Amino acid sequence: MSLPTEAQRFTRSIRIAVNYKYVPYHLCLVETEASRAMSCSISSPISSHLRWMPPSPKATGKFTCRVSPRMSLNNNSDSNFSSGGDNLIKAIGKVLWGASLPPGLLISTVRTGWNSAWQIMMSQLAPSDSSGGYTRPPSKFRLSSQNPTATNLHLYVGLPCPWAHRTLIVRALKGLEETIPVSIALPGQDGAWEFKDVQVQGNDVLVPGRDRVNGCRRLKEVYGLRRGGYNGRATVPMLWDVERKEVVCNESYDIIEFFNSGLNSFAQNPGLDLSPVELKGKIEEWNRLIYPNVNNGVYRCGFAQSQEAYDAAVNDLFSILDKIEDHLGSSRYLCGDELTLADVCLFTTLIRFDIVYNVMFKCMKKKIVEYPNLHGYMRDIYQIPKVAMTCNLEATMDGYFRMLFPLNPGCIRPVMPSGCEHEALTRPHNRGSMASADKSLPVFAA
Ligand SMILES: N[C@@H](CCC(=O)N[C@@H](CS)C(=O)NCC(=O)O)C(=O)O
Repeated sequence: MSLPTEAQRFTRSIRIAVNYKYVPYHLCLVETEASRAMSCSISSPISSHLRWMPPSPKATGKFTCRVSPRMSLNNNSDSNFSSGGDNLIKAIGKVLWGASLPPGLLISTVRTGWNSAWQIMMSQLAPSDSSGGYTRPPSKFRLSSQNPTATNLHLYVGLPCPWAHRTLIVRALKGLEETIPVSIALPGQDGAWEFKDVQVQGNDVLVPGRDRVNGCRRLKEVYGLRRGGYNGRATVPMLWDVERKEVVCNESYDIIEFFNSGLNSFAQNPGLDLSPVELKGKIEEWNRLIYPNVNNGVYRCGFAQSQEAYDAAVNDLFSILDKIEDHLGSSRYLCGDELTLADVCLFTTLIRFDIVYNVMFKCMKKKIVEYPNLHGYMRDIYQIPKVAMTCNLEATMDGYFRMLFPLNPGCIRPVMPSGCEHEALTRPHNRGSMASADKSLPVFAA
């Protein structure tokens, strides 16, 4: 049915703007005297959503449909429209998504709209190369050779973030908690980091809270306090110079190297060196392998925008995990008997793997619990004093599943998989007596 012609007299008309699943629709409901039926014209910026509607001959981005006379606007009828706004909305819902809509059309309609929206979101949130492979933007603020003054520093982190988690672990192991106070953000509805006091059970794990130094509500505001302002991505971790009101660094590896060796006169554990000179070469070799294929590799799987890009990423990821599994069969840590920065970097990805990446980033070929050496190694590091406190598994799952909207639009948070909870992670790992037989790095083809 087409829209009423001018010759027809309208008895009533209603215009209404509705949002359905974040898409604005404009509906115009018109009742004509002649037919005592109602016509409904609907327009939307994403007109492909409306392909299911029978188009009028004159349709130019507008579509019309006939609705039952029971939905008349006439107050005397038993109309769905006659008793207030709620019923009107319900009736419009029926018009838009009613039982009469064939499921195939519903799916193809929503698919077209969702795919377009997804492509737009992903191109902004997860930049990709021409083949659809995720390309992580470089960090903007790097540590220069001149180290900042320790007494003026503040660390901003978010608990779900694996990069920020590295800084929390090294800060804890070096005993820098008093020297470097921390503010812990959590992802807001729009995915940006914000500060809030949250209700907490137990005090054996770090929890999000307020901005303890600048009193800001959002991390973006903190970045904006620097001289000259800031319009880029407000990422964690971020090291802040309190006195100069300046971002010192927002690159995790720079920060952990600085925490490891740049603050020894303030550290409670200055003797711990996670990057000794004699192991630097090995650490770099492991990082070169682990960063692109595992740390960033899981993101390359999750943010891939083409099948080819995903296939390549998932293949790289699991072939390197297999090789690390082999290596850890004869070596307690990556570089031998001592924990290094390379282990810290691998650990923060492993601890998120089964609870998040396995499902959400489609890293489903295997779970870490299925790798005996990797799983024992992960438990070994988890059980190092103060490390477990930095691992808020609940906040991590919440952060990814509730807030990473483009990958989980329904925002439903799955249950914690068994074997991943604190109790399972504290089971014996039996790696303490392991002597590293071969300390050289195996040669990998990847
Ligand atoms: N290369 C950076 C990556 C930091 C990063 O991507 N952090 C994410 C959280 S996991 C973030 O804050 N994203 C917020 C945004 O992009 O707006 C590092 O290692 O520090």
